[in-house]
Amino acid sequence: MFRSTTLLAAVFSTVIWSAAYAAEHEVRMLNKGPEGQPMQFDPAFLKIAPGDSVKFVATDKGHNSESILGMIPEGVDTWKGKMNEEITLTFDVEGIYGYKCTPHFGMGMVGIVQVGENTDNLDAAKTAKLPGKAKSRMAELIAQVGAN
Ligand SMILES: [Cu+2]
Repeated sequence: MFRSTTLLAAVFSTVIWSAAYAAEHEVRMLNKGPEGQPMQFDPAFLKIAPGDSVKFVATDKGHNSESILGMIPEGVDTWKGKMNEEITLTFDVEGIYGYKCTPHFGMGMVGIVQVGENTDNLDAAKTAKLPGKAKSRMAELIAQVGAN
């Protein structure tokens, strides 16, 4: 289940955090990645524990975070942040979550959050149709699943 950054959600997340000692991670949305590649999430591959949250930080402008169709576990909600919006998502369900920046999808601005050890939806995620550079970039990220 996902919660966007309304005040109520923020308060609720804080309560969850206090109760379960869950961690909050950050993924920066960048015009240029750490190795100089254009349009990147950093880190593009992130492994977290169930109940942890991820904040997408608008370090550079003109980006968002949106789940990729077919690349999240069955039954969980999709998400779509607005442009420049810093959304914080709490990941309660284990599995692989593929996401993209909507305008830079074809330029390979994609990422994966691996939640816990359950990778049952990995094979399904591999069959998602991705445009342009997203295909090779996602293959690199998928190769990191389970290796961390
Ligand atoms: Cu972008």
